[in-house]
Amino acid sequence: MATAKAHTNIALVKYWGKKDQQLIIPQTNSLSLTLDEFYTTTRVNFDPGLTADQVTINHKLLSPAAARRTSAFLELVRQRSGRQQFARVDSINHVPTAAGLASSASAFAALAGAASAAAGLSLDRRELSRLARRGSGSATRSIFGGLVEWHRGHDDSTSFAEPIMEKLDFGLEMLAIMINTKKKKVTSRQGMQASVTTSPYYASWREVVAADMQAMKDAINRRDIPAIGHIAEENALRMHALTLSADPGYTYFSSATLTAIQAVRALRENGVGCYFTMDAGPNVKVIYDRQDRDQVISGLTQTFDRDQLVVSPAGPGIQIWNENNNQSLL
Ligand code: 2P0
Repeated sequence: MATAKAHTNIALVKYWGKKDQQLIIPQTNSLSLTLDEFYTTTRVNFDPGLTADQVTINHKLLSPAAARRTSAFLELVRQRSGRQQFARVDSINHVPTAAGLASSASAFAALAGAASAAAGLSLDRRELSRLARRGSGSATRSIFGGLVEWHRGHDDSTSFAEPIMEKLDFGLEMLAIMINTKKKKVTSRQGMQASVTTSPYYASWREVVAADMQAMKDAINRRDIPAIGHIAEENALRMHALTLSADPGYTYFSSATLTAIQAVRALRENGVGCYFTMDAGPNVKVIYDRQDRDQVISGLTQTFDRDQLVVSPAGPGIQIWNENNNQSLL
């Protein structure tokens, strides 16, 4: 038996498209910030008494159909470890599921950590990152804390994440504006594939990301939050242009998303250094220097309720332990 806790991450340079859908090899590199406030804790126990994998999320048992993606992932771990037994998986999500707050990132990172340890594999963090990738692309980055780069690579062994700065030594912070926590209509998986195959702008996106990765890493080196925020904002808008320009076009924005964008821009025009980014859902995340937190919150509460705003500093990488003796397994 093993338990793992992994935090979610929000990309500052987005991953939006796969080269290999089976192995989840992305078209481009990406770069993210791991968040302290949103995480998943997962316990895995391989049990000879089970006749199928048994998965609970937030104490609710999943149907076999709903558990299929988890079972497919466990199958990879069984193949690799030689374990035959089915597993009991109990997962608690401290992330609003499927609302663009990347619950699959923390979920598959935690599952990779707990399942591999429970199966007796002792993987290092790079191997865990590669394994998590097989569950969900963004999970690749959630193995590490702080600012993280996912190298797209060209095959299973070369596509993994690496920390750029695990413990932040400057004030970069994020705030999520919780607009809607309902499940989305177009999954990221469907959405990004539609963009790759039908958006006429996809080739340009690859060039945008290559330039943004370099500029973002330079900005991080300088601890330059206005530059980090500006690059992240433009990168997010260009990612979302790939949804609008797909055939059929679609969007993750709701009217409240645009309201939030306007609120952030208005604050900035009033001299508060804050920037926005959006993922595969309507919620908006705001990037700023923690010393400006109070100003950002008081500005946004002109438009949103205070309880819609969730502040999150940078978070740590994965932890894995044995609950019986509290011993760390990583
Ligand atoms: C990211 N997103 O870089 C981008 C930006 C959402 C927008 O990664 O198919 O759940 O499991 O690899 O990782 C969300 O997509 O997709 C995502 P799969 P995933 O964070």
